[in-house]
Amino acid sequence: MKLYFAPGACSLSPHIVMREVGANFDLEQVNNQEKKTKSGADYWTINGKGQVPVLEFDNGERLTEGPVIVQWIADQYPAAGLVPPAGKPERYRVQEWLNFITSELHKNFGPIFRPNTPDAYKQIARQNIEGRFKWVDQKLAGRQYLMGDQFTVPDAYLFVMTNWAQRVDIPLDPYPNLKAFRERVAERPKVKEAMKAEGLIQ
Ligand SMILES: N[C@@H](CCC(=O)N[C@@H](CS)C(=O)NCC(=O)O)C(=O)O
Repeated sequence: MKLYFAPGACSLSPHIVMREVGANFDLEQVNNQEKKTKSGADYWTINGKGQVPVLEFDNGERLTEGPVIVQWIADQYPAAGLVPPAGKPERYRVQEWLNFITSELHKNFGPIFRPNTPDAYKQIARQNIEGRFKWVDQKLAGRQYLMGDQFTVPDAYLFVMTNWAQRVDIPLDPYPNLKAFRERVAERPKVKEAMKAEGLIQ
């Protein structure tokens, strides 16, 4: 398997999950501005959506969409406990979180990162994120992770969102549970490994 990623992008979420389950995989870095892979391929030919992450299987098939990729990986390694089995009520709680993070958090960061977004809209996106963070913070009260004591796939995704918050100067101090969550996840050995491999920490 090969994971196409860009350093610090949303592809860090499946990257963390790959390491947490102990999967064997290769990494291929993508230059998202030039749409080129590190080995020189035209990234549009890898993913017509022009986005990371992409998970490429040994038979050449490719899976896109981070929230789906993480579930696929975790389902291959059920003993790692990163997703509850399909059919269990908890599985749909995990999906509820993934869907929330992708639509309510992830997609509000894009306009803030983009240099050509009008400032007034950046402000609205920032307020959206702050409101969502407040809600997540309440949900994390008394919990180590989104699903309780067990680290599951949406935790990796939420961790990436908290990294982005730092990049765009959204402080986590008003959200003490979320801030503690970020610190807890950052200490996980596999998370550190993934961050190092992407050049995000030393
Ligand atoms: N719906 C996709 C969105 C992926 C996405 O937004 N990827 C960003 C990086 S975090 C990207 O590659 N952006 C480059 C672009 O859109 O040109 C998913 O959830 O996987």
